[in-house]
Amino acid sequence: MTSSVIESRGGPRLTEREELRRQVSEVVGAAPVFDMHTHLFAPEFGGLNLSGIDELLTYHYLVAETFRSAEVSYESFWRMSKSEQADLVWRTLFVEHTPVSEAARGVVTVLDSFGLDTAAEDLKEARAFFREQDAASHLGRVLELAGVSDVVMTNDPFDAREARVWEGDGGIDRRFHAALRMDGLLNDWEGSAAALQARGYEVDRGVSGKTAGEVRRFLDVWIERMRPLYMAVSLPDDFEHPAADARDRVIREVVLPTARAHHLPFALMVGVRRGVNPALRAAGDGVGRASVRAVERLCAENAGVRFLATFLSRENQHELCVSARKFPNLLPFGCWWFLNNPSIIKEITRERLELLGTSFVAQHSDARVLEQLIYKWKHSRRCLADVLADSYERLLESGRAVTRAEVERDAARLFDGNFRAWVGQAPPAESRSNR
Ligand code: HDL
Ligand code: ZN
Repeated sequence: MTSSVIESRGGPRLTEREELRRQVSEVVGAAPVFDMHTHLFAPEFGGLNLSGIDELLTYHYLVAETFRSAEVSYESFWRMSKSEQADLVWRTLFVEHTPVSEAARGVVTVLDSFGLDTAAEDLKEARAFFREQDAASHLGRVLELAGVSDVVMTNDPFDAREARVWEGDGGIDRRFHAALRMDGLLNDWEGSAAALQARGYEVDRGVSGKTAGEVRRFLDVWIERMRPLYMAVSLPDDFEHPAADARDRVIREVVLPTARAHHLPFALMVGVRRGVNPALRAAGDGVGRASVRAVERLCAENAGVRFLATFLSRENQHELCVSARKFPNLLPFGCWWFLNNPSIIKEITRERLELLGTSFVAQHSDARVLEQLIYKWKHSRRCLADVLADSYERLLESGRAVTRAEVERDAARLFDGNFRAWVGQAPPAESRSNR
């Protein structure tokens, strides 16, 4: 037994720094992930599934970055075919310049994971590789490479393409789970009210009379169909609660009673400024510092509802940690969107560990294209392992060494257990059998 590993209760305690960091990296690198927020779809959703090099390169993150370095107008770019757009992105960000941005490095990580040339002049090899893949076995391989056991989708009850699948009688791949997304209902009430009226629901724009009951009936139908793990909404940086607007009334009179009736958590994703530059289309959204106080009030007024929350602004992260200390029904999650970069993931995770211990959901991928799971989780695992190892090292300096089993327990809680417990999902089969 090396001197760095001293036998004690619960397995050998890791008392030597190098060995400790090595084992943390190993454990975090292999911890199964319940990816609790993505824009991926189960195979049954057909064309809604995005995969392959052209989709990876036309990811809106990379589109925004390409406009900064390429001589191309918005109009001419949007007139291009997807493969022409991908060729331009590849040439601009990967050939003419070095792919050091997080989203560009992500594509490099994906190509490397399949043994493809990461510095190719063109996309011939990559396109041929993805064309040759069998969808079902490729899905399995990607989930295995990423270490992802479960994927939560983002499901819009007003999307006709999705509805065809949900209204069919076939189930969906059990590795995929629904999240009932409320952006239409809460951020475009006028449009949703019209859509609901067209479906025969007796709702009015003033949210009066039967409206609340009718919208709840609509949600009940979709909850029955989708069996979502939670309801979610993205909210602007000027979101307030209480507020004298339709959104606040629908939240209070419809969403929160529905959350209680169905024991569904409500996920608040706060701080997005939609359409800052409309010419960039999906890439045109921005960020704004938001009010954590609004989320605190919702938690305080609804102690019986479990909230998930993530904020888009770096400036909101510390406040969110403090609020989570005040409200046990508030579970912070992920390093969302513009925060999903190593420098900020480490900062956010460090302050969460210092203020919340391991009582938060460390990360979600937000993947839109299947193979993004590979890079988003590989990159995040590296960051989270570094920060966790730092925490264990400080603990060691304070006189307490951890065991590998404790590291495994902590990683499982951060990547999987906290979320499963919040949404009432049974622990993964293998851990049940170990009990
Ligand atoms: O609203 C959201 O769920 C965001 O994640 C947006 O979809 C955003 O465009 C995105 O993909 N961020 O990663
Ligand atoms: Zn998202």
